[in-house]
Amino acid sequence: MSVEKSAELYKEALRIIPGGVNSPVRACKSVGIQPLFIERAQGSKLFDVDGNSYIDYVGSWGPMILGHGNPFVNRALSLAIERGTSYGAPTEREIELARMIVEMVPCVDVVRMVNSGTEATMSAIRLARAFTGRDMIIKFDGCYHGHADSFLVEAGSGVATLGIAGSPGVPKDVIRHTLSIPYNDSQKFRRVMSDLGDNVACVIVEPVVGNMGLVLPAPGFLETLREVTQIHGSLLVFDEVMTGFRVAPGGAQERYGIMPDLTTLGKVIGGGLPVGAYGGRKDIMEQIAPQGPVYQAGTLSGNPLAMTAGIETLKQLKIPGFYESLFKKTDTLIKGLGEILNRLGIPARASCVGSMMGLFFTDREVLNFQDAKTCDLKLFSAYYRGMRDKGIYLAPSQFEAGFMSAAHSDEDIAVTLAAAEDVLTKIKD
Ligand code: HOZ
Repeated sequence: MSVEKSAELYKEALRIIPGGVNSPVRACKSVGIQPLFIERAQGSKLFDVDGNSYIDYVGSWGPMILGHGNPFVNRALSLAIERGTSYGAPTEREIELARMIVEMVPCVDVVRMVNSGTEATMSAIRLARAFTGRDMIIKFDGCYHGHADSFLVEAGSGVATLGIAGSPGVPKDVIRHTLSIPYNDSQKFRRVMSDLGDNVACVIVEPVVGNMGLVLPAPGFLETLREVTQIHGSLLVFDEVMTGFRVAPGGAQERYGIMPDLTTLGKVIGGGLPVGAYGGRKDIMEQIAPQGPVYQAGTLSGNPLAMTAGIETLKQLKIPGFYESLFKKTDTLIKGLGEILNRLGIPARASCVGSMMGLFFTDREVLNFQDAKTCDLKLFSAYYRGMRDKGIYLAPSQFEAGFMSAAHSDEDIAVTLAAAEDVLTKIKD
C-alpha cells in the first residue's frame, strides 16, 4: 500500500506544526510509523490522500457513533450553515440539545455547553472547588481528563503513550492539590479518603476508562466512590466525555446505576464538531456565572453548527434497536478477536463495553494503569502496523480505546477479523 503523499505532507507539516500534528498521539510515534493524512470519510471508512481506504475504529476518537457523513447530520448542517456559522448569542438549538442531554443523562438537571472535553473537566473542578470551598481533587492513575494543568498527573492517553509522567510548564503549586491513586483499588481509596476526605473538593473518574486502553470498573468500585464521597461531602464527577452515549444511552452512570454529582461530556454530543459540556445537580450548577459567582465563558460555546450536529446525532440514538445493533456488532468483533488470539496462543485480553473496545497484549487481568503498562508494546506496534497495512485503522497507541459505529457492516467486521487472523499469525511465526 503506497502512502507516498501522506509522507510528503508529513514532511511539510513537521516544518510548521509541532511534531507535524495538532494532537500528539496521531503522530503514530509509539508504533514506529508515519501518520496517514486523511482526505475524506464516509460511513465506516476513511480515505487517505494516496487513495487507500480503511475501516475506521477510531471514529475521530469517539464522536462518530453514527459513522462518517451521516445523511441526516449532513443535511441539517447544510441548512444550518445557510443561517450563519456563529452568533455569540443564545439560540433555540442550545435549548434543544440541553433538553436532550437532561433527558438522557441521569445526573444532569442543568447543563452548560463548552467547546471541548478539556474545557468541560477544568470547568467542572473549578465548580466543585467553589461549591465545597476546598482545593484538593482526587483522580486515578491512567485516567485522562484533558490537558488542563490540574489533570496532568499520572495521566493516560497521549501522556501515557509518550511515556511521561506529566508535563513541564505545569506549576508544582497547582498539582500539589491533585492526588492520583490507583483505579479499581477501593481499599486504598477508602484509606486516602479517611485521612484527607474532608479536604477533597471532588473525586473525578472515567467510570469506564478509555484512556489507558479499555479498563472496566471492578464490581463495587464505583459504588465505593459514591458512598465514600458522600460521607465526606466531596463531589463525585464522572468524566463521561468518552463513555457518554457510548456504553448506554445515559452513559456509564446509567449502565452501572451510580448517580454522580456532576458529569462531563463531549465527543458524541458534537456529532463530529467541537463540543464539550458539563452538567449535574441543579444546586451545584446554579453557582455558575451569571447565575452564580463561578466564572466560565466561551466565544464559540453553544455554536449553532455544533449544536445542530449534536441534536441530529442524539435524535438517531433514540431509534428503537439502535444500541442493540451497535453493541451486538462490538461484541461480535471482540469475541471473534478473542477466539483468534486464543487459538494462536497469544497472551492478550480483548474486551468491550457497549460500543467501546480494547485489546491488551498481556496475560494478566488489566484492572489499573500498572497492569496496562506491563503490556507488550512491541507486539502492539507490530499488530497496529500489520492491521493498517491491511486497511484497518486503529488507534495508534496501546493506551487508547476503539469505537464501533452504526455504519460498520457485518462485512466490515468479517474483513477486520480476517485481517487480524493474518497479522497475528505472521506475528506468531
Ligand atoms: N487524547 C485524545 C484521545 N484520548 C485525542 C487524541 C488525538 O486526537 O490525537
